[in-house]
Amino acid sequence: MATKYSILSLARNALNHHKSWPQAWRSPEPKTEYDAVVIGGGGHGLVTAYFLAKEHGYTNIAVLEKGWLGGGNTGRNTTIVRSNYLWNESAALYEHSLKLWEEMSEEVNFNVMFSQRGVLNTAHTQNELRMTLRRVNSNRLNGIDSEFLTPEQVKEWVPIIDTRQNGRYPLLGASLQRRAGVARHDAVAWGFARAADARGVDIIQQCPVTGFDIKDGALQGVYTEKGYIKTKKAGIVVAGHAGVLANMAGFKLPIHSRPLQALVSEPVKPCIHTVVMGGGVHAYISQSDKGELVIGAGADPYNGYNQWGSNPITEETVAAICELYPIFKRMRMLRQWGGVVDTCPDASPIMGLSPVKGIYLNVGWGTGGFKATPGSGHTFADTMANDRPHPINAPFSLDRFKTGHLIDEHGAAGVAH
Ligand code: FAD
Ligand code: PYC
Repeated sequence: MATKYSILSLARNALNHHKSWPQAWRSPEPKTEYDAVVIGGGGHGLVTAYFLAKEHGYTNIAVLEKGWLGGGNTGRNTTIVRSNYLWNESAALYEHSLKLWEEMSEEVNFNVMFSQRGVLNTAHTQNELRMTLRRVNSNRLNGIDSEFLTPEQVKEWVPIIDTRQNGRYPLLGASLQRRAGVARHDAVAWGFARAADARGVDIIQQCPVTGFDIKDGALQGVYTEKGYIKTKKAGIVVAGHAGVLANMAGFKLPIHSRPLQALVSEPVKPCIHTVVMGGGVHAYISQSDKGELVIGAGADPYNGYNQWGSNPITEETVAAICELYPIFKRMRMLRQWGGVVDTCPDASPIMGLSPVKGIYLNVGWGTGGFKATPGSGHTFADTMANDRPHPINAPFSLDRFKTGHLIDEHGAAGVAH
């Protein structure tokens, strides 16, 4: 029940436009020298800085962000969190993350609204069905909760989905991970920003990194629009701009940057309590707490840095949603946007050392890195602190593109890749 005090304080804050609210994090000017800097103030960068401070004793570090916190893919994604990937290496990484999601709100003392409402991956062709069964079995062998649902069981779980077998996309079955779900994306950025700031991390926004100072193959500092910063360690955590930063440092990455888009409908009463992803039909859907349908698609097929995407993808996605959920045919869409995703040839990320001593890579998450935010930051902080791969991120090193030890997760990344 609202007390007299809380009503008065609500009224005071409304009238003074929240001016008396304390800042959630400081906005310091950059120092001339840091022990380490993290380039990119998305979820992965902020979590990295948080764990560098919390677990590795770093007291003089900064996050350098070109724009505003969470303004990249962290604030543009559709927030699906799951760990049902095919290969052992990925299972270890994404499951480590999922466990951290389960305690994240407590860890940062900020409600990230992690809702374990289950994620279904539907199969609409014989090949998809075989791949789904294979992935369910592989998940279970890795100790990850995963089950196969028949079309009848899918209908029970999601009554509004069309399971008739004579439609355009006959439904043959689905995998279900019950511990998977969605979260509030910007709360993740804000929660970790506040928690990192409380541990002394300088978070510097509007501070693009424009170059690296490298001598004899080792990092000496970074150039930014706010001046030169001396440092021996820098983590590149810039998602779609990974290739641009690598270019500044004088090496190339096997990454394509492409637009990936999403859209939301007008808000309606609760009608879909879970997340459904259809890889083969290139469309997925969930419902936000505000009631909007959150809909996503496959990535645009061309390279680019625009944050909106092209119309044909939107049209095809909405057509697939109408086909599978006839109940939504008359819904109106409210807004649409895009993000720049950094895709690797095997649909797995690159984490670890780079060709330059002191520069570390945490990139290539493509269409699926939101779910990995805590696990990626946690293991990457360890890599930056100790100058060697963490056992969980070791298989994701850059040199796998030379050794051939690729981790092909196109099936699990599916819907968006
Ligand atoms: P970002 O949040 O993009 O942060 C990188 C930051 O680096 C940016 O803020 C950028 O401004 C900054 N930067 C760039 N260049 C510089 C520079 N020169 N100097 C300083 N800073 C710089 N993943 C899932 O797991 N589930 C999903 O449901 C999902 N849906 C998605 C839907 C869409 C439409 C999109 C676009 C992506 C989706 N993803 C999803 C992928 C996910 O959003 C990303 O993999 C993840 O958010 C990447 O986080 P990040 O912190 O690495 O990158
Ligand atoms: O990785 O789960 C995912 C995802 C869903 C939509 C985009 N990426």
